[in-house]
Amino acid sequence: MIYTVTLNTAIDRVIYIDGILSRKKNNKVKRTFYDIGGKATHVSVVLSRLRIPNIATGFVGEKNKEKLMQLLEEKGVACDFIAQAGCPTRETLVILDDSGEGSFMITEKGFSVHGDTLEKLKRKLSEKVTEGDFAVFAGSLPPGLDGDQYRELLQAAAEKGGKLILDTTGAQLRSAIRLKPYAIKPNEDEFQELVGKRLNAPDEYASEIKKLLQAGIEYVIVTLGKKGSLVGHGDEVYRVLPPKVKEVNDTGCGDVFVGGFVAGLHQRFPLEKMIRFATALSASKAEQPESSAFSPERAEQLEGEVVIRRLPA
Ligand code: TA6
Repeated sequence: MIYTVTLNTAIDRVIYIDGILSRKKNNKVKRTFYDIGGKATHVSVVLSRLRIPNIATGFVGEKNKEKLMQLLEEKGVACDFIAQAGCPTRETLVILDDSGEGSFMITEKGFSVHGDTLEKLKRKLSEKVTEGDFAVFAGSLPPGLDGDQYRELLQAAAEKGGKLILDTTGAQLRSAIRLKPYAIKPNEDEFQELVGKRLNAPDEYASEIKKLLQAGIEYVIVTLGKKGSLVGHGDEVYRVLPPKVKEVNDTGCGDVFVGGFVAGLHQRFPLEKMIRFATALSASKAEQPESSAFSPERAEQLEGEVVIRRLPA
């Protein structure tokens, strides 16, 4: 089974502004709607759309739980969240205007997770995740949850052989590396912070990626936004160039990439096929107005335009 774990779930309010968003001006909304947020939730949306069994878990606020559950269930996601009473799930504002220059994302911190809520999730992961399962942890930590508690949750998911796939950042990523996660997917800033160096050329990234592969991580993926990604596995590192698409909403592209990658692992795709599939799926997401929508059919068309180059050893 695949478990996606969102520790700081969010409900995205997507707002399309008529014209260019400007200060000191009454900016008119031309379209607005709600979508799921929080990152690992997106991974479950991808897997469910591709008919790959998965369970979405993590923390939600009891106050507006139904709103998020309805959004997830409408997208075919099986949910098994821990709700904390008296708290609202945070909202994210995703604002887009007619500039075509990408989204403004404004995120709330989220509610502070109580000790007993944390224990409930730890117990659930320890009971449910078994040998060969994937546990995908993606997104920020809620207030009050530190790197040690994060690592305890990872250990609960890994103790019976669950494979950890992590899309996280900062101190919690650094502390998680010691657990030899199966895969990590930092973006370029998060990766440079992790290795404590400014990196420029692909070969500089490649040598740092190889150190992590030699330290026991199976897949190291550094996403570079519109520039594509660097993917390390075994003793190889690949430079991946994405297809050119007309971007409508960039929000969630990294999450859909992770969803495509996990779908590829589940279906045992060869590495190049897996990279091509995840990259094309992510590109198809950029063409969609929502935060979590993508098109498998469009991705199929785009797969051929993905360029994959093995970097010299
Ligand atoms: O990656 C997109 C997204 O998941 C949005 O849907 C929004 O909810 C945000 O990221 C949450 O990110 P954060 O890092 O605050 O957990």
